[in-house]
Amino acid sequence: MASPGSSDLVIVANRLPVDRIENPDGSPGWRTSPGGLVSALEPVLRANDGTWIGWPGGTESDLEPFEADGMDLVPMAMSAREIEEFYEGFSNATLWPLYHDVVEKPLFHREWFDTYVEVNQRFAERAAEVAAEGATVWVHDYQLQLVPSMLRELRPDLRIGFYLHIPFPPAELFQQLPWRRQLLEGLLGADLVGFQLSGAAQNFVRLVRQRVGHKTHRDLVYLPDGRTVRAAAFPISIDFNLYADLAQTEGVAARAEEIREAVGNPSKVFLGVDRLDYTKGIYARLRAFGELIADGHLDVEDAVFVQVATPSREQVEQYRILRDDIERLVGRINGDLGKIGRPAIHYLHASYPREEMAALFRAADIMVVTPLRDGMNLVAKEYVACCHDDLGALVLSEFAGAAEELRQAWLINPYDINGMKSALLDAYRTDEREASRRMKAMRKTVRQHDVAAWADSFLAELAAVRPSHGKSVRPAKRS
Ligand code: GDG
Repeated sequence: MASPGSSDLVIVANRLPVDRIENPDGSPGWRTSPGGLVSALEPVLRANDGTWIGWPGGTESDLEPFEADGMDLVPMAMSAREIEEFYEGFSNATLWPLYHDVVEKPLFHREWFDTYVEVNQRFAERAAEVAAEGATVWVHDYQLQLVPSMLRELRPDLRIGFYLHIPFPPAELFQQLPWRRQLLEGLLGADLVGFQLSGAAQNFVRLVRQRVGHKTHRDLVYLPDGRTVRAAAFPISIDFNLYADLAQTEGVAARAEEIREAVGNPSKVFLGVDRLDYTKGIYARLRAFGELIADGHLDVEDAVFVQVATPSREQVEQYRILRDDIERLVGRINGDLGKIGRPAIHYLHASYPREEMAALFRAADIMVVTPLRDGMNLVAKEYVACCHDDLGALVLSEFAGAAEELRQAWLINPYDINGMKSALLDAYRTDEREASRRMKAMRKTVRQHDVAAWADSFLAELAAVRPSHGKSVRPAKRS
């Protein structure tokens, strides 16, 4: 057993919640990139002397632990070869497409998996050094699925949780993976394995029974050594108040007006905001919008589409091809259907500060979220939080995890272009009363199930799965 460190709560994730920046004097510094996950976990980390272990991006190798915004951060170095084989390769060109319904063909390379094992081992060793006796370690996402069992091997005293942010595929697809058994056994090192949806938890338990041969009952797996592992759903969410408050600031309100003005003050603004990823269904959505104009149902004087496509994984070939395809389509639609000063689609390949995102959400009448498969989709929830006046319509794919909660959205099958067109048109034509009825209900759901509730319920459940063990995680003091 490795000797214990001093943290009672350790978060292990592929990325640290910071980005490298250059200080005004030219020296290198860090800026926290507070996404929902960070704002949810920061209070619990503070209350528990917590540490976050992760890769800060880049290939710097001599990085020392440091503190940022009261969190202890432990940077994990990654070589150029590891970035290529572990991150771009096995994580993003094997697991990502396999776990998203094989919407692109997953690539299976043995040397990528070897590097995945090496990197997971290094993360597990670091977590073993940092965690105090009986501490709670919470491992995140598909890049680190072997960490739970590797860590348990080194530190059987720990309480280990794992959370998968992306879908977990049905057995029929997961079975393709040459290393399927290793991954299942890796996850079984945890006491609690959390998923976005209960269907994913069921897929996992079924696979464990079939492929590893352990006894299971409902959401429990019984291991030969007497340990029990629970698999359950914990749908992730956002910091509702943060978005709701931001959307109501004067600055954001003024910027939203400016955006509407800049796109020609049409009667309706449609909006898409996604990482430029083939799972997000951007291509089919833009095609549907283009056809509505070509068919004469919409007019460019009256309706525009703003699509923000945040640059993502640009070193991976499928992502480069996708970008070309989408940009060709946007060019064709605007060339065929736009007028001078009136393109049908405003396409932005860039990433923006959160205030600008809130202004875009506030400026949009119809938010279009049409992934082919998505673990949850936080953008849908952020839009709902920003609709402070209860107006605004959400068109949402049935294949996003968010569709299980946001039942009042205009739900669509992203493979059905005609169905998508009628939903877009229906949302466009809806009256204020109907839009407001739907939006009120969705806002209530997201307000009640925010990201703090998500983190607290996962940690409480983890403590309950292993009650007699170690210390309890102290609840965060939340305002
Ligand atoms: C994975 C799962 C699951 C995007 N562009 C900008 C920007 N964003 C922010 C959004 C949102 C986040 O990034 C994206 O989250 P999503 O949930 O929509 O999608 P993934 O990145 O695929 O996330 C997903 C999630 O993990 C959490 O578990 O929901 O299913 O795939 O917060 O607002 N933020 C800023 N500028 C941008 O340009 N500031």
